[in-house]
Amino acid sequence: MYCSQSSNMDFLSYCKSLPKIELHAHLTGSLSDETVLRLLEAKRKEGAVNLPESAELTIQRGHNRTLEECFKLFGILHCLTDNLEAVKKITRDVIREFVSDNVRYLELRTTPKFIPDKMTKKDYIDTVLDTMIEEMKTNNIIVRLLLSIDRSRGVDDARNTVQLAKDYTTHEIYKTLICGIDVSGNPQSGKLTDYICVLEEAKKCGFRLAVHLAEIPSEEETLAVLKANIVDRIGHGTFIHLASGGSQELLDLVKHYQIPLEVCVSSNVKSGTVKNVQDHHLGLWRKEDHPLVICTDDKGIFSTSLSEEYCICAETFDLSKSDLIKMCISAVESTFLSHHEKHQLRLSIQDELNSLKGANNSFSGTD
Ligand code: 6MZ
Repeated sequence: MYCSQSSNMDFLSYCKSLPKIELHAHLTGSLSDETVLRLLEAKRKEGAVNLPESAELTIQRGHNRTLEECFKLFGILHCLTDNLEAVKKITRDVIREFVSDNVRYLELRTTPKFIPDKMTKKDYIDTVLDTMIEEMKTNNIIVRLLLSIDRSRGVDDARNTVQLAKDYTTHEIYKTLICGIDVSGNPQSGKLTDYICVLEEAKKCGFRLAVHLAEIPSEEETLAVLKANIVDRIGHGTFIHLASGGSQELLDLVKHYQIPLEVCVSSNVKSGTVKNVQDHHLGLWRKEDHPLVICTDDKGIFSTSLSEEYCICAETFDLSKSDLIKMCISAVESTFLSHHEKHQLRLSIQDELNSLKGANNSFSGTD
């Protein structure tokens, strides 16, 4: 799937020039081919055999893989990133790639990993946070972290993740960097309802929650989680709207609580949960005038970038330049920043948009 307006490269460069906000990016899923190649090389040097070629690890443009196949890929990528040196490298590469796509605010999410004799979950998180700090010093980007609960790992593991997040709240330097908890993982494994008590605990501790909901048809668990009124942002939300396989009750709840949706078009189409771009639920939710944030999900696995996602959405849903500008600005409201930080970010994004407008008269934001 291409942004066919990339034949109109001007439009893609327009999308690239926008100061953007990325709120749904899984660290390991965001690895570019270049990074994966370097990781493979490092493993070969260690003497590892039977390593898959990079091409097998990413979904080539136009190719699709089922969700099940994507989760097998994550397993392979996790083997390539099973040490702190690799964790540092991938965090650095992913942040820099978002920087070169003009992402000004990035909420990365990742599942803390424990590898015997190599790293504890705390080592893993410390390394990601240290690298974020380093990259923020030299690049024009703000990065925050969500710790991911993987729904296939069980409730004890989830409880442990929330405890880890809590431990960081008293840390002098790291405390502002972890801004929430993500719930993700293979939607076909585990029952989300089992996690509600842990998520309520996380909320009590002040964490904001971004939850993958209804990525596949799952009305019962989606309803239970929404009724618990704990979700601050919905990942995907594909099967929520009545007209995309959800129900009136789900739709009403999401509208009632005004829960923003993180929309990941290429991910949904390539993994086959949405038939084609035109059928993507983004169109339905726009008609509801509901808060939406365009995101990448796994830019490596799905061979995309945030600019390309903007381009695809604009082309498919007839979004004007001023619609895209509005989306860049309104995304600030959906971040997990404090009121004051949101204000600062909004000002800096608006400033940048104004100077872009000044630099290029055709950048009117009205056509
Ligand atoms: C659900 C997903 C996902 O945590 O190792 N992940 N969970 N749906 C998706 N749609 C395609 N894409 C990624 O990044 C990889 C992990 O993110 C979650 C999965 O748990 C995957 O193992 P980290 O950095």
